[in-house]
Amino acid sequence: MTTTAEPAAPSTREAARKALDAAREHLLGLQSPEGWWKGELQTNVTMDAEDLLLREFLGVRDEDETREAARWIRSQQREDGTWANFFGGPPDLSTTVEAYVALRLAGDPPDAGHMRRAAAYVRDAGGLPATRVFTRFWLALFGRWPWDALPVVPPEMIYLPSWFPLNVYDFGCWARQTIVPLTVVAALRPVRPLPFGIAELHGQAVPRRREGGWEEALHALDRALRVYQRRPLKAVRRAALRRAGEWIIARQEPDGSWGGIQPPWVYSLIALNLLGHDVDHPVMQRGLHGLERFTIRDGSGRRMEACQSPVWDTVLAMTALADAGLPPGHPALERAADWVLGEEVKGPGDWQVRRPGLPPGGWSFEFDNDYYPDVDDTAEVVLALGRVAHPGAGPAIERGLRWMAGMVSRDGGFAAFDADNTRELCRRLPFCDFGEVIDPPSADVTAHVVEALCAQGMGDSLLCKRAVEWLLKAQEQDGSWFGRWGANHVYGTGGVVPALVAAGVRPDRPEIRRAVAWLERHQRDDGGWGEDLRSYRDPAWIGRGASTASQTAWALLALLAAGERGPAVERGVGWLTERQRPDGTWDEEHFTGTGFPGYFYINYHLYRLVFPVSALGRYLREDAS
Ligand code: R19
Repeated sequence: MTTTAEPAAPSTREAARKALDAAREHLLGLQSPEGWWKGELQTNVTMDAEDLLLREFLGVRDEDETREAARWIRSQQREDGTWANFFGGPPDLSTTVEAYVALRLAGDPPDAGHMRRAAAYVRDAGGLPATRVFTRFWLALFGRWPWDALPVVPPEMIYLPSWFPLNVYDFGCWARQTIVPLTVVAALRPVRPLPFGIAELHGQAVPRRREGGWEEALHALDRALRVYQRRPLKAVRRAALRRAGEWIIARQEPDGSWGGIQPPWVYSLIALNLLGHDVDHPVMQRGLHGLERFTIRDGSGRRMEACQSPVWDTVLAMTALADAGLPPGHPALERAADWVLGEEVKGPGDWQVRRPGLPPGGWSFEFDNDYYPDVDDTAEVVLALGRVAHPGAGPAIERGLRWMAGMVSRDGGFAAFDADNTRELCRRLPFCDFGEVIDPPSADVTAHVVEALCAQGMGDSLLCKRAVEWLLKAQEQDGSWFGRWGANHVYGTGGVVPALVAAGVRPDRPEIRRAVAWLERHQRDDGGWGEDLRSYRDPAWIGRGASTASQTAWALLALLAAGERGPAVERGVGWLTERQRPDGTWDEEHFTGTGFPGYFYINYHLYRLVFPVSALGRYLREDAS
């Protein structure tokens, strides 16, 4: 019998040091020459399907591009013939219908095995009547769903004043920018028939749920609008369509997008086309060319990003590198700061409807989204700029703080894009069956603001104290916080605990103890943390799921901020060091970003790297002291 001498197990600390060095180098290698970082923003195949449908509608669909897009869409189909909205997620009916129609458009025959499996699922799940409103809008554009069987969204709503319920500024900016072009499309009811039928998707209609009360009232409103829709006042309708067209054109970004996100972009192109701008019009040309920059082509085919995250990724990377010990004057940080400073939004935007006196001073998430800076990005920009030595940083931080302070909501919390965007009635419209349509304050955004205020010495301000109160009140029974823009309670808790501690809430206070206990209770046997996206619909999944690098890092950031140094931290750090790839980053197939809880999710490809770099950096830093 031979025994091999075990090499002495390296301490967690040594392993963490090695892992951090490799991860830091990997991250530094991903910086662009201009100074920014940008990871892929992966979502689902509705982006690719709708891109083909848009091109078909406008008559600019290219066969080579179609073939490549179809290849990607097919690569995402599962054994059972369905498509999901996130890795490992349940089948999604609307996504499967859109993917199926796109593949038919690409020439896949309905009797091919993969198409038959998809159609069988669609029929079983209720067929076209059970799909979301957006899917049925697309089908109506191609004569495969009756316009009469869609909720009415009249263009006259552009005339409602900003104090009137259900005016466009009551909706979150993403919904607002989507709804305005859709009012144009729904008023003009174009039909450009597909060269094939989709009778194979017709299933049993399932009656839609009605909950009485407001739902009944809103359906009555829908019926009344339906009557008006048949004979709208011609002059009013014409003026409303013109006004909607102007509203849309005024909001096109320099890169040709609308809001830097896919839904308003595609519907705005369709609406403007219907209003008489053919594809050669400069606005249309800019819009179509802009989509190029959101297109990724690689060995798996052609796919579209729903949105791009360069500002967000860059400031998270800067903070991570500073946590990893890069000095404030490091050239990578300096270059990044240069770029970030150039991204400040200096002009007007829709946020001024609720905060008219407030001068600009925020940042948005994307390369170009100048009308919609957001508080979350601005807070992270302030945090990142606070970590670098750059002569321009001071005044920009000041403007950022002033803008954020002005964006506080009535209740003392902070939302992403608007202040007091809390009209819950919007959620109940028959039209709004896909995800969040308002932008109320959330724990994650509020936490980032608190952290930024504290980093700039404003921890004693009334603004900060109210935000801390807001956070303490928002703590769940179980000790965690909900994650609005990241999955899910691990993200919320990972954001709030460091913020509260920065604001002077002592780690021995019961709120922090309960949060720590929640995190420790939800650490997995393998030492990591994971929370499945199904937790947004099924509370049984809260805090549970396969461990991922980003979620493990979020939990560690909270535990470290709370002063924890015990086995939970050691095992969490161990999870990260053991699963690191040889090239210094981590694999992360699971999506850990949230677009709309319950509906729309994001795999931010840099999350797997920036958050572990921060967590390992802080672990080593605090351990050393
Ligand atoms: C934190 C930073 N955040 C504050 C910003 C996160 C931005 C994420 C990217 C969003 O991309 C979108 C936005 C909207 C949609 C929609 C949509 C759904 C319903 C309606 Br009504 C309108 C639009 C669909 O896909 C989207 C993608 C991390």
